[in-house]
Amino acid sequence: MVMRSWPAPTVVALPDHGGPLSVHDTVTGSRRTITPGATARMYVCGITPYDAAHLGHAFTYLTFDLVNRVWRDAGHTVDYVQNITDIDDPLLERAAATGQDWQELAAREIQVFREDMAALRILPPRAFLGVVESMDLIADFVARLRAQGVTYEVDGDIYFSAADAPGFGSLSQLDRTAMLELFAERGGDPGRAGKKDQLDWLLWRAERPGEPAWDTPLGRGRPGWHVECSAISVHELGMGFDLNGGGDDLIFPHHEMGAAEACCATGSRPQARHYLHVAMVGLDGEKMSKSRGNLVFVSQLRKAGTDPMAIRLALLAHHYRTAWEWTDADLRTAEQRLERWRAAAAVENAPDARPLLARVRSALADDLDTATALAAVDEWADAALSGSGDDPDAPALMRTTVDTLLGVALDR
Ligand code: 5CA
Ligand code: ZN
Repeated sequence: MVMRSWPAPTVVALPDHGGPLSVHDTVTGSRRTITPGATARMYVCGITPYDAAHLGHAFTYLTFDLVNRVWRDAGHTVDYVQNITDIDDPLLERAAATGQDWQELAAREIQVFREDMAALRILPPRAFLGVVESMDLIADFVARLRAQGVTYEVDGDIYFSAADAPGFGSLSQLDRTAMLELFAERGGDPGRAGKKDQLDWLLWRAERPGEPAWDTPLGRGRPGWHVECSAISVHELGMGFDLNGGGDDLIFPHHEMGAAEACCATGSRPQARHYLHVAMVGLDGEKMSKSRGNLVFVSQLRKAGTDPMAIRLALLAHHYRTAWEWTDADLRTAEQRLERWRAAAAVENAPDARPLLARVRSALADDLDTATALAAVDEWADAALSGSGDDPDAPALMRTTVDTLLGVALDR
């Protein structure tokens, strides 16, 4: 199956250009301005499609959508790549537990995800690649690592030797105890007998009876988790691309191990010039996650008739670096805001919207400060609704500003 991306929303160009984006970089722990070339290259970790997209996923993809929009507004072309973990243990476990075919389960949830992303007006990636369709390039990448001498086998499975990765740990900056804990929690196998080091991780899993497997030069089997993202990103974007990201649950082990793989396979570094991670969205004091089951799904809200633009606005009210909890009040506030913005956009004469455009641009360029951007639009809307202003072009510019930069369409 070849993955199609989802339909792109229209992005109307604004007058002039916005400035460069500065964000909090995970590796340095500090604010840095990203300086892409004419084409900005971004990789974001995609879903494991055993369940529909929840609001935590939506928050992560919205964050990178803002990056995409800010870069385009600054005059860059954006080359965006996203994977889909369409074969992995959690998918097989869910399929087995619910008596479904794993491929049908994945195909169905990927389709729901596409529809959710399109409804939220998230700009689609140029390449939206599943692991299954990328099997050859992933196997080839593992073979490159093997040729570098950084792998070894345990009962036919291929492992990466952490000790052979120069600078391992520099991305997450964690000590060994913390690494081992997270590795065990997030899909790793520190206790497997026969490994040289507990932190060594699986690159290739030889076929097991009853499990799907693919014929490759490595033998029949399937890839471990991290290598899908390093292989796909190297193949599609090369090394030293501008931004690699996902939720902050991926800093370790996923992005640390993926970066080690990419650097060892290519003999070059860095994998990415910047790493950006989004704080977790929770519900009832716990990270919203498929395994915990405390989820609010985008598709559920849509089915219940919630305006996707209100969902988008509810997410935009939060900053990507601060963990937060979803409540129904978030949605009610967003619905009211949306109504107010729509009413304000429909007045005939309003205050000049050029200062509003400048404020939204500078707020977003400043570490994606969405709260400040929303407050600027609120202020303009209050003024417009109070009857001040005599600029007949202002409502249209306000609508384009909100649409192009924040992704919120105000037409009904
Ligand atoms: N397929 C892997 C990445 S290769 C994966 O982590 N899939 S996922 O479906 O679990 O998550 C998809 C994306 O949403 C990842 O970037 C993940 O970091 C992010 N994410 C997961 N849960 C949350 C949450 N509660 N809040 C914010 N982002 C989240
Ligand atoms: Zn990934």
